[in-house]
Amino acid sequence: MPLLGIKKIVQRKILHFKNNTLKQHVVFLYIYKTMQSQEFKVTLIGHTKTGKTTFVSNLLYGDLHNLPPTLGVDVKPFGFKYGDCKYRIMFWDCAGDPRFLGLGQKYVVGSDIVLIFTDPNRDDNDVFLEWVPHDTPYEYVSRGTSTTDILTIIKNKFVAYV
Ligand SMILES: Nc1nc2c(ncn2[C@@H]2O[C@H](COP(=O)(O)OP(=O)(O)OP(=O)(O)O)[C@@H](O)[C@H]2O)c(=O)[nH]1
Ligand SMILES: [Mg+2]
Repeated sequence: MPLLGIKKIVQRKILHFKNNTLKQHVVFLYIYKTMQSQEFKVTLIGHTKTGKTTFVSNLLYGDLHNLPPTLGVDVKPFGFKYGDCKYRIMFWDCAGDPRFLGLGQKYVVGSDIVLIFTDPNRDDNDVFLEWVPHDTPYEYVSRGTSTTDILTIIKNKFVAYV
């Protein structure tokens, strides 16, 4: 991950400056500390009313129902600890309604994980797989899957990264 790369550079710089002033130490330690949270982009795509916004809202604000359709994309941060590491997920919650797609497929670029929400009553959920850039890990999530289960899916994918 790019962030891990930067972290290594900063670690090396701390060693490099070990004979230098206290001020330099403090500056580099501050930068290093602020980098302790690894940030990931997780993008939610799928047909309208498959529960993408409901999932993010449940996670961030508790139980919410009857949410309006997403217009374009909503980007929401979610921080959590897992093991000894701190993570920050930027959820990119994309519109599924064809009237409100906005830039649509372009929102998915640069994702660390893509979640494709599916409607069991439709047989065209796979069209959204075409949105997923090559080499981006993705996971299908059925409408009705609990927030906890979806978070577990995401965390399991992170374990593969760290
Ligand atoms: N039966 C059922 N209804 C759900 C589920 N998830 C969400 N809903 C309902 O479906 C409606 C739309 O849910 P949203 O979470 O806004 O769906 P969305 O995928 O974000 O839809 P778009 O923003 O239009 O793409 C809301 O009224 C929810 O209460 C689910 O798992 N099962
Ligand atoms: Mg939505």
